[in-house]
Amino acid sequence: MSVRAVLALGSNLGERSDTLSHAVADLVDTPNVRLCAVSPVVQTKSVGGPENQPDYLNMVIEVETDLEPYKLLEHCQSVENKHHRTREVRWGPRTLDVDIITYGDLKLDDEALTVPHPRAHERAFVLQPWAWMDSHATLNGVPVGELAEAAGDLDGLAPFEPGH
Ligand code: A4P
Ligand code: MG
Repeated sequence: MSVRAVLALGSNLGERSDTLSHAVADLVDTPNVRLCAVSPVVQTKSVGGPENQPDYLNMVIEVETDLEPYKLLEHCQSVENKHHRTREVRWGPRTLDVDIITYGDLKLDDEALTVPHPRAHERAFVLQPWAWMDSHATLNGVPVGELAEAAGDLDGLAPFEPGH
């Protein structure tokens, strides 16, 4: 049975834009994960974690997948690892972070996998690109565009223009 899932990608180290495009290609480089939609890329101020981190590039994608939730998580982590992600500081700078935002209508509250992602509803860096990708999307019953308007980090977000 296949399920629609929304994945969020973020990068604030290295060649951020290239990393995101390669990561999208890697995520859907298996017959079990098919690309449905891609958001614009946004440049965002870092939220949480150590101060003075470089700005992030963030985006979301929607996929259709036959992978079970934990298998999809493993798949996302293998793509992170391929892009030399290391885990030293929580919320510290990273070449690539891939989070599962939603997995169909599934609700799961486990340390290894919580869906919907427990912080997505308050993060413009996820919600705004998601709303641009899918103007009908909702999270916990609320339009994601509305959630984005209310998010504290919306001011720090701008469409990314390569070369600027
Ligand atoms: N995990 C649980 N649920 C999930 C899920 N839905 N998707 C577990 C992915 N992973 C999930 O993640 C830590 C553990 O979360 C994993 O072992 C997994 O089993 P991680 O990627 O190793 O560590 P992290 O990303 O540093 O921690 P966390 O808590 O996922 O961070 P957040 O909340 O995702 O925040 N600011 C901007 N502007 N843009 C960003 O992209 N990202 C973060 C990371 C902070 N600030 C940011 C951004
Ligand atoms: Mg993460």
